[in-house]
Amino acid sequence: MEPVKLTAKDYKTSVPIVWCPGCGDFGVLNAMQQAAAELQLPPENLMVVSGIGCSSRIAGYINSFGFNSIHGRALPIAAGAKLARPDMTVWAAGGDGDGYSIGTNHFVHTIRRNPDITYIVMDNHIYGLTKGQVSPTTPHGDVTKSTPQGNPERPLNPLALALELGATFIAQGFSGNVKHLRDLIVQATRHKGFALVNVKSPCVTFRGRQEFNVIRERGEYLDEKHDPSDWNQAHEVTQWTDKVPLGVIYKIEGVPTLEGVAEEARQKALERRSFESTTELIEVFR
Ligand SMILES: Cc1ncc(C[n+]2csc(CCOP(=O)(O)OP(=O)(O)O)c2C)c(N)n1
Ligand code: SF4
Repeated sequence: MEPVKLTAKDYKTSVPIVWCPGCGDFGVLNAMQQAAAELQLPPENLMVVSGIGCSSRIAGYINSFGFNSIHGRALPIAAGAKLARPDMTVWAAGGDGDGYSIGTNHFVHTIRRNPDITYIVMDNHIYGLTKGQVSPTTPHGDVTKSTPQGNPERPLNPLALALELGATFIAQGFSGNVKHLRDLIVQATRHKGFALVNVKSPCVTFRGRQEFNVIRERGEYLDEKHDPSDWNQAHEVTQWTDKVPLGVIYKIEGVPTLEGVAEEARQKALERRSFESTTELIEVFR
């Protein structure tokens, strides 16, 4: 008998969606559900781990294993899940506040370890859930609830940071283009290693509906002239100031994954079985 083909509908849940009407995160949710269908991921083989924030509610809206965890802590939990169950597809998701502020430490070290997980960041340039404070990606000069005179700080550049840290897959999407975003998530999931998909996903309540138009006007889709395996080209793209790059910015295959390295160490330990000393045992796991 032919196996039943899964569709995006199979990844919906009955959990009521409490996002504001028009929130960009609806586009991200649709793209993730469509990507899961495209990849034919059995829901029981998919894990979605999020932090805390409006965007992090997404873990409850996808029919899969889900963990709406602690603010800034989605990545270590997702990496741990992948280590325990390398056969599962693991997606981490959350906001710019979650991932690039309180979670920066985990962002840095997860990239360094290269677990085979996909990290989808709904970058809306604001703290939405806590009602509109400045975030690490709020543009310089923008007025927010916590910066009434305008943001005095320069924004963090997550794409450049990820590239510098040695991320093996870096892409940027827009929640206003679900089909393009779905394709990015599919490619990120197929990539063997840590994949960052930063998504421009406007918060209509605290940044206004015009943010969709701003990204539409400034968005530049990368075409075949861009070679994602070329680090220097990728670096140049991450430095754009007038345009917003959309597409796969950087991609490199063949870098050992966290779970691959762990499995190798386990095999070595099994082969050895007996050890002269504790120091020798520790050496095996180094
Ligand atoms: C340890 C801790 N510190 C602070 C908070 C309060 N808090 C909850 S969500 C959030 C920021 C949310 O912003 P972001 O991650 O960008 O998500 P968004 O709501 O914009 O989707 C903060 C500061 C918390 N829940 N836990
Ligand atoms: S406050 Fe902003 S991020 Fe949160 S649900 Fe509303 S529009 Fe979306």
